[in-house]
Amino acid sequence: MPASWHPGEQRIFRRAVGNPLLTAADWPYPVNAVFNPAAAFVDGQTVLVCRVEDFEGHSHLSVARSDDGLSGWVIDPEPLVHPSHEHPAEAWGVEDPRVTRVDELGCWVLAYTAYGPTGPAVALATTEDFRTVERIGVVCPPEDKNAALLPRRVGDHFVLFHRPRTVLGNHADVWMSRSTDLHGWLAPEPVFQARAGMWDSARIGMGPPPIETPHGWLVAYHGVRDTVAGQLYRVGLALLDLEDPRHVLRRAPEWFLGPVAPYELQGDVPGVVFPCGWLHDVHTDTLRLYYGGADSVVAMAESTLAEVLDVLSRCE
Ligand code: BMA
Repeated sequence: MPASWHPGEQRIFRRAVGNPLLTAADWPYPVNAVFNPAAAFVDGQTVLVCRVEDFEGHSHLSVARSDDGLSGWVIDPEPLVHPSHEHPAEAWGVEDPRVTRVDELGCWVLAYTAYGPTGPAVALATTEDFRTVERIGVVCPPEDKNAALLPRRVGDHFVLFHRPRTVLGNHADVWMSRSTDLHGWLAPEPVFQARAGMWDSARIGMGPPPIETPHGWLVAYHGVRDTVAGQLYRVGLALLDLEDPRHVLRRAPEWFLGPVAPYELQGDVPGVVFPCGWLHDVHTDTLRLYYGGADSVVAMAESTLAEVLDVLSRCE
């Protein structure tokens, strides 16, 4: 794949030359922005579940499909998940999906932010075909978001990462909760934290659902730094223990993708790269990270699992 870097950047993730891959102009009806997509391989196609913001400032989730994951996107005319009066927790929209294939259940589990007057909360739904969903509902009360489910149980439990926010200090770290049935959840447990003085000092949140590797669960997360010019959202990498995902095996000190391209620096929220989906092709080892640029467009950056694991093998 042709790729592009920017001066002064680390070269682990290479941006698609066709970026941004999807914008509001591609939508079959008028919308303000298309960003922060979840990703899945479905019947040989790349499926993105995109956050789509309308002109009331509310988001819904819509599906875009492509044969090569880069071009020729076909966008569903109707949203997959739309806020409705039946779900007051979603009155202000549904945002930032992550999607996990769970073979045991024979379906995909969608974790998303339900946004309403009580604040952002974590909601789950399932889908078998990305045409309809069955809602499980809110599983983590406000204020909580950035949830992603592991693709298999660890021991007896499904594991959901999420990000509660403390008002004290305006701080937010990654936690996890366990469940046997995706409905009832045990007490949350801390996993990894924002790092004082670093690029991810203000808040962190899980990106796409972690990928199982022989070395641990591979994690991409977003880290936020408060600056005098606003907030910067960048992407970091870590490995969690396969059988005890509370245990961080390795965490890179640096970020690997930050806002430098024009479509990451200009938009509704400048200075944001926000990944919610990634796809690993086991035949080529290609690892494609799909992300939102500046809360306005969908973009992609590519690496290989081998490169990413190599970087982490040199970290503590
Ligand atoms: C977060 C979420 C994301 C957004 C990011 C940057 O809190 O709302 O949807 O991309 O802020 O604005």
